[in-house]
Amino acid sequence: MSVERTLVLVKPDGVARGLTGTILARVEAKGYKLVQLKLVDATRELLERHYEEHIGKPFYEPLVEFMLSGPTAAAVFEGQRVIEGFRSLAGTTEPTLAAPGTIRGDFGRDWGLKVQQNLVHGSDSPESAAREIGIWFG
Ligand code: D4T
Repeated sequence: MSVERTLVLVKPDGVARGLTGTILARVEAKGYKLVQLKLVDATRELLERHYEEHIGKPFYEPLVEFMLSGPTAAAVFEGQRVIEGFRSLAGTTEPTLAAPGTIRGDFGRDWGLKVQQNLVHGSDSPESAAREIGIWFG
C-alpha cells in the first residue's frame, strides 16, 4: 500500500473550544506525519467547492454558516492508509453516537442545532483528498 495524504480540518467549533492542539496531537501520536498546517478564515466560495456534494441538502446552509463562524485549522497528514486511519480516529459523523476514544466521541455532542458541529473533517478517498488539498492549500 502506497503512502497517502489526507486533508484534516479542525472545524470552527474545535478551534473556538481550544482543541486544535489536542486534536492534531492525537493524529501525530497515532504516527501520521504532519506535512502542512495553517489557520484559514474560509470564504463561502471555498466552502461551496469543499461541500459541493451537499449543495441543496437541508443541512447545507447551516453547515456553511457554521463553517463561516470562525477560523478553521487545515492540515495535511501523510502515511500508509492515513485516509481510513484518520476517519477511524475521528469517529462517526454524529458526535452523540461516535464511539468513546474517538475525537468526536470524546469531545463532541449534539448541541440541538440544525447542523452537526462535529469538530473535524477528514477526506474519504484518495480522489477526495487530492481535490480537497487543492481547495484548501491551492
Ligand atoms: P466531514 O465531511 O465533515 O468529515 O463529515 P463526514 O464525512 O463525517 O460527514 P458528511 O460529509 O456526510 O457531512 C458533512 C458535514 O455536514 C454535517 N451534517 C451531515 C449534518 O449536519 N447533518 C447531516 O445529516 C449530515 C449527513 C456534518 C458534517
